[in-house]
Amino acid sequence: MSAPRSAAARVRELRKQIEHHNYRYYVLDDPEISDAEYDRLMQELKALEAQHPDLITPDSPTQRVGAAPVSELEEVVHTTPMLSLENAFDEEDVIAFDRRIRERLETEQPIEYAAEPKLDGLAVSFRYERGRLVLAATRGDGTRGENVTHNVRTIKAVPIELRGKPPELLEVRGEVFMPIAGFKAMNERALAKGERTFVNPRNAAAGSLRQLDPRLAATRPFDVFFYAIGETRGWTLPARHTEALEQLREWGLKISPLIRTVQGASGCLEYYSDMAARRATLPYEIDGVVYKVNRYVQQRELGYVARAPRWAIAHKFPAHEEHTIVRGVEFQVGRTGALTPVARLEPVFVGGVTVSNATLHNMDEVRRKDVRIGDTVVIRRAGDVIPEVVKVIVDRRPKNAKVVELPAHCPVCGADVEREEGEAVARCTGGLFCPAQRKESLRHFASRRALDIDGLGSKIIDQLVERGMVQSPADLYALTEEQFASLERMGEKSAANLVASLERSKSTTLPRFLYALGIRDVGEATAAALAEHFGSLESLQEATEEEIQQTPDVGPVVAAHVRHFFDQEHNRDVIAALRAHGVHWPAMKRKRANGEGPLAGKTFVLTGTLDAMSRDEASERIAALGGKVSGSVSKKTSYVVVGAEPGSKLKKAQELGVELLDEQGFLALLRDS
Ligand code: I6G
Repeated sequence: MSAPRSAAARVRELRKQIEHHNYRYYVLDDPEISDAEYDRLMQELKALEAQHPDLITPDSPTQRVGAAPVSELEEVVHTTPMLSLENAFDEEDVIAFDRRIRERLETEQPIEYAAEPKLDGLAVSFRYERGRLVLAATRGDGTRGENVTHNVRTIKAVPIELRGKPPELLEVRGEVFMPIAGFKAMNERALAKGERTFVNPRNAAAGSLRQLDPRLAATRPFDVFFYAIGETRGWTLPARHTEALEQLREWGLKISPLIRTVQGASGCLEYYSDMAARRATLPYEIDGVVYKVNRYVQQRELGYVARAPRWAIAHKFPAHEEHTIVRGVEFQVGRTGALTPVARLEPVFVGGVTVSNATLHNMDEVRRKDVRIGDTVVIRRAGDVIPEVVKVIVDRRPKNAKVVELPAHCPVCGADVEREEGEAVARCTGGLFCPAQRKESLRHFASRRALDIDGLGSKIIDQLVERGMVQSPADLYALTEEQFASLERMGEKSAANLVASLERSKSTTLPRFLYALGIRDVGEATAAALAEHFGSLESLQEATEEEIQQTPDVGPVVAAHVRHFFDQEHNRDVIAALRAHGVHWPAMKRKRANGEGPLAGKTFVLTGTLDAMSRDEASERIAALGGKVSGSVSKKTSYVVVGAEPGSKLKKAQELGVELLDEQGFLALLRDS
């Protein structure tokens, strides 16, 4: 029997009231009623829903207790990547950040920044379609995260439905965190019940959000602040980031009450001192503050470098430091043979975790800091960064402290260790004969941003190399399900899944493939630049060092490494074997090199802000048509493209009589070319 109309109307009325009071309490931090009154509304709603179960809807405030568990956390591909932030550790870093921005924007005016505390929680993307929460996903590696909607729906500070007139699509990003008091209470409850406790609020937030059962998440004291906007449809963004955040608040999304707009580097540094002073009294942990260029037109102009925006930076508070004793120093061998000295420490608790290893980076660092075995040292842990040895407390040095020596032979394969003139890094010369280098190369090859071979974890790679089953990445593709199943900790199902992942990984892209090869100093950005410049592996393989250097942002050292890599017969053999196993990628559209195309021989200088595209895009479009972009105006400049608020280059162009193009003229030239 369906509920009478009066009950349905009262349920609607109660939900509206409860949502309103949630907004007052969670978003505005300004409740209009007491907790007891709020509880009475909730009880009445629960009672009505119990009497009339057909009135229960998934978005009712009573349903925040959590639905049924999910079987696994599904992978989510972010429609726009979730970026990371560059870090600043001192005043100079912030001043340099501000200077870089003013130089790029060609302005002497102070930049307006939006400043806010950086919380130590978990970054999450929230997708609202027609005002309803449809997806919440963790940041993951920035491209792919995990679907945690089932748990996020239990967080009362996250609206299931937005207020007012939200756009058709709104993806917002924010930090889910645990306030300190809630975290402590939760740990005390766990301790009393003999359950496991968490070491710090960040781990507690991450662990609780990434579990399968939302009924557990519903008991966890989560909170959230929204701080960035992702994909949107049906919303014309205001001019400033802080205005956009204000709009989010009107739609019911909670933003930090400590956001401020500040002017220039000095404004940022004042804000930092203010927050550092308030840090201890805040009800949640913060590990620094974030500055963002406030005007979106300037953000667009500045663009991105690799996976971080040029227009934002996280200014970190000093890291956690502790004293401990160096028990030994061992050398780890990396993918390119680099030997990294690692201090084995007397375990010590720093910033919420027990640390027993710390990097010493290289032998120059060991000598500079004069670290000896037996020394008492200060170690530092900042965020998720690998702990490092900061300095030695020389007064506490024992008489028998032992000087650290670089081994003459690789500790893994016994090959000679070499250190090139002027290089800080010493390397094992064993190449891929060295099991350590082979393992690291395979880990890199299989990693997410390379060939992304799901299920090929570190332990499996160790076994494959130690049993001599795999010499190079190509050998992976020759292994059978039975062979994988013979490994420890590998069931038949996992073996079948791994073979399927290997099969999937054969379909890749040229930038990923180049990155996967693990050429020295060729990271993702360089791999992408090489792929785009040469268009095919064959052209790159045949290119001379000079030709490789023509690639944007590739200098002589990287060009030499690339050439050297392709000159090695065994590398060419591995590539041929990979292709024979079916590893392939779609053809890339090759960019025209300078000297070809309708704008060949023309040099452009850009000044000011264009409406239609960022400066990077404009440069790409010119290069694609064979033109060249230069940073300074001379008599040889063919055109100066003048956007809004141009800099000193305009004056120089006028003095030299160089032809000027306004935005319309520039777009027309691109079109006609
Ligand atoms: O990790 C972050 C913390 C806080 C952020 C961030 C932030 O703003 C307050 N903003 C951006 C744009 C990014 N990460 C990428």
